[in-house]
Amino acid sequence: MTADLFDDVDPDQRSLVLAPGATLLRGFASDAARRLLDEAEAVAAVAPFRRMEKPGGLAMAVAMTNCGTFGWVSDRAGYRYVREDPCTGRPWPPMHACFLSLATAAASCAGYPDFRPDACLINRYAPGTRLSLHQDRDERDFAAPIVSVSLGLPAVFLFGGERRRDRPARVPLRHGDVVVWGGPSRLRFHGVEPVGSGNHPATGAWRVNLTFRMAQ
Ligand code: MD6
Ligand code: FE
Repeated sequence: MTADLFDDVDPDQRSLVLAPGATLLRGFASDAARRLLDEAEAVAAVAPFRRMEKPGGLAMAVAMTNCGTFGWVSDRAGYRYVREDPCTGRPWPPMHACFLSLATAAASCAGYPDFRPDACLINRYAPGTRLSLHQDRDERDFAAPIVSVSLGLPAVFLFGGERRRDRPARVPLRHGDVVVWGGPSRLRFHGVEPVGSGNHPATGAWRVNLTFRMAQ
């Protein structure tokens, strides 16, 4: 971790261990945020945001797209990673160097120096949108962590246990915060409370979340 990154923040607050293997890096992506959002927009120009169908048939509330070799998709057949965007039949846009370097630096800071993501899921939340409690278990190897970057409107991240019924902790996430999530925490249930309305200078009326994974 670079010493000057959090100079204007209480040093005790810059990195917070949420649970063994799970670390919140406050403001880690603040400097890169503008570039990340511009690049997310460029990705969405090729692979548009869409509300995917859940296996049960309902549309997810969160709009999603992907970049990288693999993209996460959901439809009636279930959840999986695929090389082509089902909307266009074309490969997902490549993962830009600014995405890759932010994700590998954050993972390294949190104790995962070998993280090399091959997938980035981009989530877009309108006010009122939530993500229900789930586990991330479609990746091949759970030894690799997930790196999650929050941009734009704030949200409350729900950080649960290994069983769905475990009562989750509520973790406020702001623009530029990064959560790295692996090891013994890798299969914890988690979700996002309904995003409050607001207007963020970087994103307007959206929350944007980038989650980087090693899918294969
Ligand atoms: C979100 N994030 O913050 C959704 N998954 O918009 C996730 O589902 C997530 O933040 C695994 C690890 C970290 C996450
Ligand atoms: Fe998740």
